[in-house]
Amino acid sequence: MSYKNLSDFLTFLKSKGQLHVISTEVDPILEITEINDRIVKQEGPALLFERVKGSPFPLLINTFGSHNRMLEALGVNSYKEITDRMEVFTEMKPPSSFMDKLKILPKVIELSHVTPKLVSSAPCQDVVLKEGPMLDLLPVVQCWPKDAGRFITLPLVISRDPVTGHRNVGVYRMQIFDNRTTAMHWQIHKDGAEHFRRLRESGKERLEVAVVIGCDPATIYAGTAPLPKDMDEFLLAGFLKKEPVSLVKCKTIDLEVPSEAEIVLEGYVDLNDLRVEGPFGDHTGYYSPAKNFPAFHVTCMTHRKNPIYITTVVGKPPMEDCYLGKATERIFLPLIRKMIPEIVDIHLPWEGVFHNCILVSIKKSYPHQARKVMNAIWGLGQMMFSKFIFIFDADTNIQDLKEAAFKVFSHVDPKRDLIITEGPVDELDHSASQHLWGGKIGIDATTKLPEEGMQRIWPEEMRMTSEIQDLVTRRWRDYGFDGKFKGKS
Ligand SMILES: Cc1cc2nc3c(=O)[nH]c(=O)nc-3n(C[C@H](O)[C@H](O)[C@H](O)COP(=O)(O)O)c2cc1C
Ligand SMILES: [Mn+2]
Repeated sequence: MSYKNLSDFLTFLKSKGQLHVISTEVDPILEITEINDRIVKQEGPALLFERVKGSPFPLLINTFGSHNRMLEALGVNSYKEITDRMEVFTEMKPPSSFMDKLKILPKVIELSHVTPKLVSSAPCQDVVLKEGPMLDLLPVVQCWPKDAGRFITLPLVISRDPVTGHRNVGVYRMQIFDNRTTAMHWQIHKDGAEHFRRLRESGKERLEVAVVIGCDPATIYAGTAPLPKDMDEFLLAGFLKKEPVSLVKCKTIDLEVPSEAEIVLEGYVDLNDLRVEGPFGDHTGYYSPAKNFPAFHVTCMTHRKNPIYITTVVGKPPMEDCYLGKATERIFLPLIRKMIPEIVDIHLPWEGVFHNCILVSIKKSYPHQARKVMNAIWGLGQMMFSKFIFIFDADTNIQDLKEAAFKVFSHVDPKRDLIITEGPVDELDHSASQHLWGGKIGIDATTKLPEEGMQRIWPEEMRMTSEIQDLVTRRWRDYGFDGKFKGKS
């Protein structure tokens, strides 16, 4: 199941009792954050605020804020449905016979059927504004008390590499400066920031940028996904939706946007126009300090007839973005396995706010393999930011933090099993003494081999036989616990 646009998804959520509509007027300054925070912490419904002070447009928040809603946003019952379809491509071997070629054909056709397609007219351009109120119309929230102002927090920022022309879509927050200007907070390691830096190589000073606020949920998710540079996030969106993203040309710039979008900002950033952005209450649970980022100049705003403004508030976990992150953890696992094949599972606990901590289980076949995996992770896309890496044997259920902690505390000799190293850290990390650079630790909680210096026999883990377990389950009533205790855990 896929959704044509945001309203389509809202209709679906409403039918499932997963949308709560609030008709009383609310203030976009802080009040929405506090309401949302109480709801998201209880895995509550998506919230549609019909009357936001100062704006004619309704505001949608907590769209993705539960395990089920995140799956529904991607039109599946489990992430396995997506990874099974991906596996077909990643497992593809070069065809050796005519029959093999025939087998590949439908898969190639499936991919060609989800590449974005261009249409000539689109609902997102029902209304075209080139002057008068533009950003001033939007119900942009101030999230936290010490934020520098109001921030657009869930925009899809679209740009092209000025040298190669490859498109990128990323979710980067935008602080409102005035009716026609915002900041563009693409962090230094992100693809949008690379496009901006490459302006110099191309000899140009301006980079055209289109910003989409609100569209079908799979496309929004794709904007948050850490795809390798030069891979089009709209192709991922099409793959997830099982149908192409339909795009339309912008009115004033040479970029395309999803034709079913709610609101579109067209404009540019300029190499010579950097401004102070922040502070902003971030997904780390702390305020990110003010720093220079490019200013984004709006040349035109277009929108549907009755657009919905989508936003989110980040902060101490669990927040809405945790569910987006979980989707990435699940969807990207098979791709990570292609590069680090011994990996069985990964888990980025929410307390680690994505980059601070990763748990990895591996099928260990040779000495010091845990260290090889740590180093591979520190070299892999946005996983390079991982500050704490824990490596476990394949049979550890790393989704269970209690089981993982038990293994770390019992299997690790701190003198032998730690690597402390250093490297680039996430731009938002506040623990490193210097900006962008800091320490990292790898902790090997796997079973140790003689070749790793282990001079004693590794003990066998105690497990009850299944015969006795079955016997006790069968006889549970005979022991007279009278329903006070469960017969099975
Ligand atoms: C709600 C939300 C807000 C985000 N805000 C930012 C941001 O302001 N700056 C940034 O660089 N990344 C931000 N991200 C993370 C990026 O969207 C993510 O790293 C993505 O992979 C970037 O796309 P890219 O790989 O094409 O650069 C945010 C993610 C979410 C879910
Ligand atoms: Mn990208």
